[in-house]
Amino acid sequence: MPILMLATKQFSMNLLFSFVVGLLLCVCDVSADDRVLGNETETPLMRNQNCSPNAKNEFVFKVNPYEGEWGQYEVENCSGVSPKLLIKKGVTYTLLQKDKSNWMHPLGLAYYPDGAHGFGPEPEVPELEEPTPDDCSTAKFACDPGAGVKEAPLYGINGVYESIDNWNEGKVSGLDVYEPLFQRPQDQWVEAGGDAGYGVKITIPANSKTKTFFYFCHIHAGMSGYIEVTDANESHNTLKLAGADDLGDTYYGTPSAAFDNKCGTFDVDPYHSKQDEFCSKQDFLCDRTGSDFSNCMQAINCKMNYMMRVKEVADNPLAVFMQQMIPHHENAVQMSRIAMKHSTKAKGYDSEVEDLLRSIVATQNHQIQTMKTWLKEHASDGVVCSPPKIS
Ligand SMILES: *[C@@H]1O[C@H](CO)[C@@H](O)[C@H](O)[C@H]1NC(C)=O
Ligand SMILES: *[C@@H]1O[C@H](CO)[C@@H](O)[C@H](O)[C@H]1NC(C)=O
Ligand SMILES: *[C@@H]1O[C@H](CO)[C@@H](O)[C@H](O)[C@H]1NC(C)=O
Ligand SMILES: [Cu+2]
Repeated sequence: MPILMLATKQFSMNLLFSFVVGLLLCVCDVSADDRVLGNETETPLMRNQNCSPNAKNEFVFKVNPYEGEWGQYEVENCSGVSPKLLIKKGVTYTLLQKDKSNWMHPLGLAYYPDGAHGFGPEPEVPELEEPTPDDCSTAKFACDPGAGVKEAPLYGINGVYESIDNWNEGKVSGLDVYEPLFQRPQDQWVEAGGDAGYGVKITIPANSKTKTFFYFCHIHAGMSGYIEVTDANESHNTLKLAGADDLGDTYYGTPSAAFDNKCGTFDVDPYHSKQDEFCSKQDFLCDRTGSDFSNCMQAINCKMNYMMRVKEVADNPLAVFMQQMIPHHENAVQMSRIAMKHSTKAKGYDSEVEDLLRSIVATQNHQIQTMKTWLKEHASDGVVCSPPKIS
């Protein structure tokens, strides 16, 4: 009471604001839960839906941790995940990354999906940079926007953006400042982002030949989506790498089944529907209740148990480490996704727990990709043995 009496108008406005925001968040939370838990037949979220900016030419980004193997970007007020951003030449757009779900997912812009992670047979594809990368003029990529055309992402932290004439000088912002901040602990990332948070500005000049390019995550491959210049020059560039004009299931991975939608997991359905084949007579929770949570946990543990039984690689113990650690980490990610979806009402679920789960998902996914890359270079994927015989 005394506090309220002392409160300035501003302070009570803030209180009112947090109260309203709290209410809204609460409503969103419940509907998100319903979407997931309510109905096993629900279809997965649509990808690649047209997405226009808001009145301030902003695209407000979030990351949905339940979609695909690595999570996918969403844009506020646009439907589905990995939406296609529609933009026009000569206008400056801002891709905002203030929401906490963006932590560990710094956006980049490239002429083909995934930028430095590589796409298709290419270990690396050209990004939008200033000056334009030389390989953009090769026939293989053919992405040169034209002589003298400057188009590159301008990174900003707490409202301070770099400029195109002093691009990525490593001080004001620029990728070399932006990306490392996204790998700092979450509280430090939030603090450094300040009130305005993080953002990426892009302007496609009027004389550019760019029609299609991509946003991607600098840390995780597989999170790209399209950006389309709707008023592109009639003699615009066309993409040369196969598959770039059709980011579909081969890019985003196994479409999620109803069971995975309900659990919040990726590619676990067979270990539920064909459990006998993979984990006959094995219970990974004692006295299973048969609840959604229980079935989800049973399925992911069945998957890990099955996938970790690999043949020993006699001449390379490190290969075995990688082969086993991948499904082991995948299980940590799946457990966290289930917890984020099914335990928000549990006693003790608070923002610290949420940070912990977000951290497990983002960092271990990054490690999984590192281990997969190692295997590609030095060994091969694990050979899974037949499931254990338990009579
Ligand atoms: C699940 O969705 C289907 C198709 O939309 C609908 O027919 C069914 O009634 C829903 N079931 C429940 C339990 O909501
Ligand atoms: C999304 O739409 C709501 C309702 O129209 C609006 O209040 C909100 O500002 C929009 N968000 C963005 C980022 O444009
Ligand atoms: C298209 O690009 C060509 C070459 O850069 C330029 O001469 C022409 O004016 C452009 N047309 C439009 C409509 O922008
Ligand atoms: Cu990411």
